[in-house]
Amino acid sequence: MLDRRQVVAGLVTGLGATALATLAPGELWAAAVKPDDGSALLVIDVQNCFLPGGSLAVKDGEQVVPIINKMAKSFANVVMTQDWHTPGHISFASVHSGKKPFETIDLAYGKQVLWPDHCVQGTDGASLSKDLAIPQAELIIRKGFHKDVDSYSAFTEADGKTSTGLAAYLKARNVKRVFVAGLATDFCVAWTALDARKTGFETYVVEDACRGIDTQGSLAKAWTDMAKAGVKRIQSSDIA
Ligand code: VGL
Ligand code: ZN
Repeated sequence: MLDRRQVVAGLVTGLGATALATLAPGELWAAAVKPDDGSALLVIDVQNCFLPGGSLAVKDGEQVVPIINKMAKSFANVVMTQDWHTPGHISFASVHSGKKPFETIDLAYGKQVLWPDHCVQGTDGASLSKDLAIPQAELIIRKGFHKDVDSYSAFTEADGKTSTGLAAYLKARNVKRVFVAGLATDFCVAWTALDARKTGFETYVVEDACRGIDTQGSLAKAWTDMAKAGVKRIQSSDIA
């Protein structure tokens, strides 16, 4: 299999239509991107609960770990996040009588998907994967720690107004571009990427360094929303 940059090179050298047919629309001219001092990698929620054996395991979630470890070597700035819920958090189906995981309810701040209990503060499930190897990571930001508000985004809680402080941190450190990877594509990765755009960052989501939950069409919707917001969809092989 050719990777996409080889295919683009192949175009120039006349490789032909078969190789071209392997490209998704809009991907043709994805050029290599080189992280600079103004770039940060955001590693989202690579925590035991979202990995095999976890209470909210994301299918193939463990596959992102080696990809992220490798990619992280290209970044001077790395921030990691941890979903960090109180016991009895409002996003847990277990606290809403008659509700099951993956059903939705209407809360004061909007629609909330209900989840199995996960990422409870201080538990092993909330720990970052022991297989992450990113010793240079500069900040670990925790989110979702207010009992009555969820926070998929690393920037702003689900009430749409409470800040985690991440945007101010990144701006204070002169970060202009963020690259988002981790779990899950359609929730914490997507909401983080959308808020990064709202906050004015040039934003990339590294598709093969993410895996999705995909409940009720959430994965396709996330990619559509991100495309509309100007989030750039790349592969880890696009990072030089
Ligand atoms: C996440 C559902 C609930 C995520 C966190 O990390 O994407 N998803 N909490
Ligand atoms: Zn959560």
